Amino acid sequence: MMDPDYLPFHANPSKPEFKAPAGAVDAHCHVFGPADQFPYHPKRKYTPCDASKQQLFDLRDHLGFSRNVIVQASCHGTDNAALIDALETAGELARGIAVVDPAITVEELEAMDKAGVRGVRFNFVKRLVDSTPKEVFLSIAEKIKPLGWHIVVYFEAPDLAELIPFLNELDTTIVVDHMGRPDVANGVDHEDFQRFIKLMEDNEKIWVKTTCPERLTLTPPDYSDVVPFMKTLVEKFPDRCLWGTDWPHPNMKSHTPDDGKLVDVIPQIAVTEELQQKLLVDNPMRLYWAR
Ligand code: 0GY
Repeated sequence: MMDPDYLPFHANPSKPEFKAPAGAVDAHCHVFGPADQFPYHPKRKYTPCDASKQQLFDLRDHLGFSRNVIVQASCHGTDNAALIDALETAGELARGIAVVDPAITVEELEAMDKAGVRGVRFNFVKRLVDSTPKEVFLSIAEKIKPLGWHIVVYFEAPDLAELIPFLNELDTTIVVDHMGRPDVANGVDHEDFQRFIKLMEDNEKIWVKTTCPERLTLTPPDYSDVVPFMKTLVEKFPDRCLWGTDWPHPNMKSHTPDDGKLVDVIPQIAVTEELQQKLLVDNPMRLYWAR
């Protein structure tokens, strides 16, 4: 049963005014259940509304996108069955990011690779997961290296300073979810966001998802306070940014985002066709579809 305070995704998102370039990738989204087929994990911190692969693919088409990168969310723990099922249905139109246990075998990883998985996610957000020792993450990083996978990390801005040595120890590409979750009340010049920018300047292996204005805004459903953060990253690091809807928007409390309106933020953060092409097509294709 869905949590009583859980907000289901928008039933009827608008058609965006922005027309995405041909081949655009939604590089951060999830599938949830359906629970009768793919049960949620017993240790999950929330129980969402089911959000099926077909609903995701319908949204992709409605928004004028071509492909998805589906990210394993914490409510499914390390059971990637719903993700793999969605990837197998989508074929070349989707890639995946899994969450794995350190005991996973090479054979299991290779099977995931065949299904379209191209990386693992390390989640440091305390409300979502129990903490995992760094050595465990490092052993997973070693295991995935031969496959050429990358690592997606999810943390909040106050935790970055402590994480930097760990991130610099990883020798694969690293993708940071949701811009490292800055507190937008602080503004772009605050030391927390500047610390993140400096990390990207210092470490060229780090990429970023310019995502989640709906989570970060203080003025929902107006996302203009988040635009300067997204635009700064797109302009400073045009070849290392990704964009995604974050559908079906787990754990939203303030409002139910309209996915069409989220797409309409894109031309405000990537203000030229060249930047839009990199953000939506060239960068995700290079990272997820290059082989
Ligand atoms: C997101 C954001 C959230 C949830 C998860 O793994 C998850 O459950 O990432 C969140 O609650 O901020 O990327 O979907």
